[in-house]
Amino acid sequence: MLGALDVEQPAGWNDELELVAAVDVNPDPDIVEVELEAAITDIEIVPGAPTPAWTYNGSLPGPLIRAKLGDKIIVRFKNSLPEATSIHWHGMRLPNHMDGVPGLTQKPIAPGGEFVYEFEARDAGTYWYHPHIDSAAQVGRGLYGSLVVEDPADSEAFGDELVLVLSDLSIDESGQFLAEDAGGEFGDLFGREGRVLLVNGKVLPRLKVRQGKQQRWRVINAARARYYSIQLREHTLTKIGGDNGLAARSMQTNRIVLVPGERADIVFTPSDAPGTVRTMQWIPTERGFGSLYNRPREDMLEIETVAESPVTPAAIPELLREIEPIDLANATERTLDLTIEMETTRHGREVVMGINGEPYWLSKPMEAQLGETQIWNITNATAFAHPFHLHGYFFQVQDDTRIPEWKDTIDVPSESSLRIAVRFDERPGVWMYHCHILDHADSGMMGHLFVAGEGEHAHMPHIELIH
Ligand SMILES: [Cu+2]
Repeated sequence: MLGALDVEQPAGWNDELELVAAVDVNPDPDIVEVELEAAITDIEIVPGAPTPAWTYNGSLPGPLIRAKLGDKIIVRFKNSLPEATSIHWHGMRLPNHMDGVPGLTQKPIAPGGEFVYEFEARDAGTYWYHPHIDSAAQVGRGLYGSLVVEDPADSEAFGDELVLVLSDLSIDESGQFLAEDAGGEFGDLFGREGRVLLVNGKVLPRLKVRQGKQQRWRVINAARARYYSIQLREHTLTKIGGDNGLAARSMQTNRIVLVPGERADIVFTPSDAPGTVRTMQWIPTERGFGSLYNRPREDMLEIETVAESPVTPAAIPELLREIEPIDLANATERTLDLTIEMETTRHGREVVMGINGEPYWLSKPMEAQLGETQIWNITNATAFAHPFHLHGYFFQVQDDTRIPEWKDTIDVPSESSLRIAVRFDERPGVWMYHCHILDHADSGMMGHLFVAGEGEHAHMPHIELIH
């Protein structure tokens, strides 16, 4: 029998799933320079009823930006939307003033305005970009794209790469967006999941595979609120990494849950008989109060195993990367309680979410000194799960049952707590942390952290937080 590395993927294997590639306009092989324009573009999701999507360069998702380890990335951005926006580069370790948070790291980019983002691809991995202003609405309408930083040293055994951007859209039968506050306080509490599921911007696209011929899936959850569970009955997936490149070891599994903002690097080894078509479904995932109740599965991706003779899968290495545990000898401890309160205001009953009881707009910054290591004890006593995301730094989850890996987004299930360790060893500035259910973030579950540089006191000047 032929081996997986002896044959190509089936003809047209990714035709329905290939992302638009960002065009590199710079001839220097070590610089990736792209132009991005945010604008409203009609995209046909419901046949015959175009949706006025918010897009980068007219595509949904936005273009895939691809760089290799060590490249410089330059993005010339223009805002042609009717509202101010910005771009946050989710997971990238970049200078603070490139982090794309209006009010903290840059001014909002007004309609017609431009901004040049420039940073280095320091870490191989799967990343993504999206606005950081009015995020639930702007991401919900389609503003997101992927960014892959390749490591030329990666094993060939991982297979041919396929980037999968999972998202959904809150549109009605005629392709029009539902109101941003649809569902009122319940929409805020549960987070608004869109009615239409998309994989790389398509409804139920078809992927072609050959039995035994591996594919490396870089999966990104770009949804505003939805959790995804990647599972295929009778198939084994090999998780090789996640947010920030490879994990310490590969792991065979049959279920990988991705919370909003999170990524997974998976080797998929097709094991269906030639000629089989199976449907990968969206399967409801427990994320707190009633989230599993009466929820049907939904079709997401078709996988056709072509009628070609099977090949022997390549062996995936078990040891992938050395990940040294963060030294906790002089670490300081911080406590973050994720909180939800119902408040009666002059607008009526409102859901106010926060951290340590304070919504973002009333919050004081957490503080750190350059070079400091901190342990954050994150507690979630609420009835809902919250995907926690920290900007600008990778952290290590303190849990011996997990395979070591660098993370920037992690689920904190309802009625649970976890500890993360992070080293603020460089790049002082003001960094965000927040729940990545964007309806929760907009309801106040965000905070900011001031990392004071050398000779600076860890005491931040007052800034007016954008609500
Ligand atoms: Cu949340």
